[in-house]
Amino acid sequence: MIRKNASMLVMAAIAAIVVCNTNPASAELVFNWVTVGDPGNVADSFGTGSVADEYRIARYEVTNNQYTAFLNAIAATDTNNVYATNMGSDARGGIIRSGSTGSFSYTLKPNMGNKPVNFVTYFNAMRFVNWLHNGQPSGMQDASTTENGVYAINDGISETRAVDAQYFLPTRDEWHKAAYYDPRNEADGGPIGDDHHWLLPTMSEFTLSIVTAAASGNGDISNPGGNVVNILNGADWNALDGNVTTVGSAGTLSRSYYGTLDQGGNVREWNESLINDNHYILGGSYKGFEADLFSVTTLAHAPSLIMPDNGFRIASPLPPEGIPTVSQWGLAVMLLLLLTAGTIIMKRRVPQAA
Ligand SMILES: [Ca+2]
Ligand SMILES: [Ca+2]
Ligand SMILES: [Ca+2]
Ligand SMILES: [Ca+2]
Repeated sequence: MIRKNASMLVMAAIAAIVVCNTNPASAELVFNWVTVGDPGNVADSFGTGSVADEYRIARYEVTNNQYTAFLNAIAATDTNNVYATNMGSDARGGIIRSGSTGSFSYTLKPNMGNKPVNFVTYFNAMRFVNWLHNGQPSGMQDASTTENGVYAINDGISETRAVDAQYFLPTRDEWHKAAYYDPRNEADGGPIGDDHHWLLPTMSEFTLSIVTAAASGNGDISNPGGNVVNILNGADWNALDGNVTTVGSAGTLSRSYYGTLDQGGNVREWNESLINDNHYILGGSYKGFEADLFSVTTLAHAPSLIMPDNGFRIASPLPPEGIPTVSQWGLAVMLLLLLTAGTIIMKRRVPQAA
């Protein structure tokens, strides 16, 4: 009886391990976050870049890999044109659509999975965020998948971030702080003049310090190092004069203070913030100029604009503290069951030894 109970507990523990390993959550997209601390930081001399609270922002631009997972989940019927045909027809797009409406499916072009998604409108950046917030569901494009959650999709201008948003598009200040802010004084390696804002999103001040990226045959930056950015059509690969490059391949010497990469260049990035009914889209692109990267430079586009060098980067609140993740719970249950089973077996063996 005791041995039977013990073996049942061992079986339960094994089942717990199996449950952990087959949890659907493991197939979900995960993001590489950096934490942007220093809440209540000083703004730059133009009043930009102060953020009251800590938050997280993705280290990299959203990639074709991530966007393809999104498309395959919610765009078998593409009611809202979440897929742009340029993604397939243009040599700098990364995603091919096949099949017919009702059964569309999406695959990556060679070497394009780890490149930033482009040809994406502000509407579709909002939909991607809604989908993440809603738990990455599969199905039609409706309020439970893409059309609500963080942003109630409307006209691309009037949407506001839900207070309980688990993901969001950064405001101009949130994007700017992640790109340019550095809490250090000049004497400690920070920006010149102790104004705590670099001119460039690579912890550097002057155009002369920018190194234009070159690319290898698979689209990785082939000259990683200090202050390398994909601009000026320098990244020539796939027979193109200037192209998107593998996110993060400039290397950590080209990071911002908080650790983001490619906030300068590669693709421009949609911001939540508006100016004259257009959204800021910042940081310059693979075909842009040095000045496009400057902290003082602004550009804004209509929310429906589709461009080969427009993409986005997501942000998130800090994770709640003290709540174990699903896998940690599974591990805890498994250990408890094994300990209990072990105790029962020990109790059974002690009288035998005596
Ligand atoms: Ca400065
Ligand atoms: Ca630097
Ligand atoms: Ca070139
Ligand atoms: Ca960028």
